[in-house]
Amino acid sequence: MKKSALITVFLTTLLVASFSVKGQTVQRMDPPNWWIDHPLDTVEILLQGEGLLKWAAQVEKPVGKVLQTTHYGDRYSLVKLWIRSGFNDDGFNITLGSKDFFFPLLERSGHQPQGLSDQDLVYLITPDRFHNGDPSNDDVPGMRERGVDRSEPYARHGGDLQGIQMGLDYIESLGATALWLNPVLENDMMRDSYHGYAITDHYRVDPRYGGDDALRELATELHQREMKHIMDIVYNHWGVEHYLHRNLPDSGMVHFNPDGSIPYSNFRFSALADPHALAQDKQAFEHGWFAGAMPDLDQTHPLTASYLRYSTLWYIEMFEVDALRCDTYAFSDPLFLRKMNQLLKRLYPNIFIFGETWSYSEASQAYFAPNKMYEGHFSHNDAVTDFTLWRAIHKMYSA
Ligand SMILES: [Ca+2]
Ligand SMILES: [Ca+2]
Repeated sequence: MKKSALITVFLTTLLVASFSVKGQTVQRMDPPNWWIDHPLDTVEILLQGEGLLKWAAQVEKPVGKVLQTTHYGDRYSLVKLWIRSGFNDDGFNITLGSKDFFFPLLERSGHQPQGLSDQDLVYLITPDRFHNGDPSNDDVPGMRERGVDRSEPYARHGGDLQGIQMGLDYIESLGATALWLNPVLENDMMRDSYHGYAITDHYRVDPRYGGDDALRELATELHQREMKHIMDIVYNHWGVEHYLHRNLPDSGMVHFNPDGSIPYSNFRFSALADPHALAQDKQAFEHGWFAGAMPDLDQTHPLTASYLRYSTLWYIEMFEVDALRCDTYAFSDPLFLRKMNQLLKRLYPNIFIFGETWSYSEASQAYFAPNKMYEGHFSHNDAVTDFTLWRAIHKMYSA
């Protein structure tokens, strides 16, 4: 799709965002768009607004059919929709009561995920720390953390996607065939989020990296060079300043103790692989938060699972992803991972999925290896990170 057309679609989305008639408003639709002839013919759209709760959503017959409308809290409605094969307009109206809200459909780019193989050399970049290609985005008004300070290790240092694009000749000259960026989605946190793993909006590339357009341009440039784009996906947690966390549709979306306090992880990988481990230890590992800044998500909650599923699919289409690196893989719900991996493989047969298993125990790492009977189910992943080998190499060269 041409850039001008994309801009039109996003302007349309902004118009929807400000739409307000007789008390019914929609401030957000997530995902903000879907695609014509997407391989998944159902989409679940989370509406955030006012005056929606007493209505069941509807669409006109040529579009398809609303399968379910579920309301959460006082501001959210999840609309599950089947889109009829061959429907190729640039969008359609979702009707609630007497009001219509326009939902855009884009043309697909035609890119098919290419996956990874043992012939690839992956180059990993922390985008804030590689190269500051555009100083004008170093300080973005409205963000909680302002400006850059390269003398502070945990502050922002100003690196961005334009800087990475400027370095592609260098990266390619090293023999790299794939680029893995730490997460570039918005991390609008007070501090210490330069790493990108405290996402606060799953539908917005952080403006300090250049925003959505910069990531699309980088993905296009990578593919022109026949290099691959690896997404760093975080299913396990989000940032405490995430717009949904700040006004949770349902408290069950996040793991809390019964008294509402924060459960912290025990970080005991062995609790999963050991058949004699206490169930409490396993739950403490999987359900515990890493830190107060990163709430642990309950991926068995239907709205949490829906949000993670559709934001991932949106990102893959929007930014032409070839492979996924799944952060904190071992800390996630195994059934959620299995279903997610299975869906991705069905939609994109060549996509490659590898999980971060940061354990120095071969037994713990092997537990998550591809298609072992993890928790009684095939895992449908392709690889895990090998931290035991990494540590052995590190020891050898640092002795
Ligand atoms: Ca910058
Ligand atoms: Ca977890």
